[in-house]
Amino acid sequence: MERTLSIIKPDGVKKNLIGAVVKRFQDEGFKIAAMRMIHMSTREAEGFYYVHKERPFFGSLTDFMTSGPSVVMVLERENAIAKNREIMGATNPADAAEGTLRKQYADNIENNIVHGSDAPETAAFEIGYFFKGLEIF
Ligand code: IDP
Ligand code: MG
Repeated sequence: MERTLSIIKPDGVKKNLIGAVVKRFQDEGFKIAAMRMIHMSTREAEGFYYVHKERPFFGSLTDFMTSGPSVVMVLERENAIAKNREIMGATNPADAAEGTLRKQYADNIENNIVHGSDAPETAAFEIGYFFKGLEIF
């Protein structure tokens, strides 16, 4: 069993996709181990995406992530990190495979509906960033 952090980003919440995204993960065998709706502050978004702080899109990305509420979740299943990335699809929906969440629902490379951890170390950091142990079931 492995855990990963998933976020339904502000665009996904605005488009009323919470149910569709959660259903897709459950249908794919994920257990929802933790879940909360939050409206990230600039400081929280900058800390979450600190690995991208030198990138030209950092300011725009943190503006987007603070533009409205999002849903943060801990997803659990075998091979959760890779499986979540597979279901999400490529960062840019234009490059995302058929049947992926980003291909189905995302507008562009920035407004791409969902986040998923990309490695065990980032999953550990990202889960701990939003959830304490007692909030994960
Ligand atoms: P990922 O979400 O597929 O792991 P990352 O490269 O880690 O993609 O980028 C984090 C987030 O930053 C993306 O999901 C997207 O919202 C945004 N982003 C990535 N590349 C660009 C870009 O070139 N322009 C604008 N936003 C970007
Ligand atoms: Mg990433």
